[in-house]
Amino acid sequence: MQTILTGVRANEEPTIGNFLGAYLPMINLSHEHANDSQINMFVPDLHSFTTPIDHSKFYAQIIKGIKYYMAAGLDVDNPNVHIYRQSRVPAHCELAWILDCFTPFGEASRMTQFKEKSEEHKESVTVGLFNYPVLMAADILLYDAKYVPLGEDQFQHLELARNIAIRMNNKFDQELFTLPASEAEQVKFMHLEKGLRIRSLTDPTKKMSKSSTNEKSKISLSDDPKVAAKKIMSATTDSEGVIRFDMVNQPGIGNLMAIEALFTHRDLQDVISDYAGQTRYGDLKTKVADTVSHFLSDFQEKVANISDGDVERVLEQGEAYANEVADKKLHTVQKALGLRK
Ligand code: AQP
Repeated sequence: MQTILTGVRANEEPTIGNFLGAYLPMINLSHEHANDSQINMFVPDLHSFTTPIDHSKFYAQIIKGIKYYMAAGLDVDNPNVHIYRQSRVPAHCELAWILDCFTPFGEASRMTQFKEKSEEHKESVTVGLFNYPVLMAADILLYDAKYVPLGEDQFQHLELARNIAIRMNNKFDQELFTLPASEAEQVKFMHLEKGLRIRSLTDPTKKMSKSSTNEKSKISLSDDPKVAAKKIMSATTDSEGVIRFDMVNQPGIGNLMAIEALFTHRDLQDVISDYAGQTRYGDLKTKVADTVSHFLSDFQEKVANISDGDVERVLEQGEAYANEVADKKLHTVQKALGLRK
């Protein structure tokens, strides 16, 4: 059975960017493939402190992250659906160290996210921040995951995981790891034309990020729906005076159209057609504000109905499964390396 796998860091409240770029494709794929694939949606909790976090809130954030996966529509009663915490599966760290030793420093140094994040967190650039794409490769390769639903910003890291898999398979002359699908295949598998990138509401040339300190730039999944609506109404647009989908000259407008299409499960072209020739940006903003605030009310109600006991039950199954699969793979790798007979 093939494996489809994804995760969202539990460092801050996830945003609608995380939801549309990673949760939604994963949930859709789980509905489509839970009978012919293993569906692994894990919490990459060890990735969470590659940038500074508030550790006093961290545990609660991890549990909330799992409730979010469940509220988003993952069918946890299906035996092929697994939710687990990375930190409870020690093989992730053990394999990451091994992969580190087969990853050229120059290749790891090319990761653009490291360059951007080390600029942002100048005072605290850690080895962990540099190294996290290798841990991410271990997260993927341990489970032989072929498909990894991700937003556009993470495809470079996926490519690194592919390179590591190719290098190690060649070196040890066996298929140690399943090669994750290429970006083009991943996007096709998600029924998309390209990877998704929801933009910041205050600077639509940039990605919406959950760690942004500008609250107005992002909509978090726990935002009060009325506050979220206000953020949409004050989103940065442009002075062109006509509603067009033009991500170069009107990225703010294009971003709002994309958000509307994704939340309402409509074709982007249909949303573009709805506004053809229209000039009142307020009409588009009002529609998107309404869509997003309805989504948040409904989603937050679902989250409130999931108990900590529900989470514990799901984790018990998921972590038993993950440890079994991951340990088996780690043993195979250890054997190939000569660490074990
Ligand atoms: N704006 C976005 N649009 C589409 N997809 C996005 N993702 C993140 N932002 C957007 C996707 O969400 C998944 C989880 O991301 P992550 O938390 O593991 O790391 P990230 O890519 O660094 O996400 P953020 O929100 O920008 O987090 P911070 O600010 O904490 O670094 C990934 O699939 C990502 O592509």
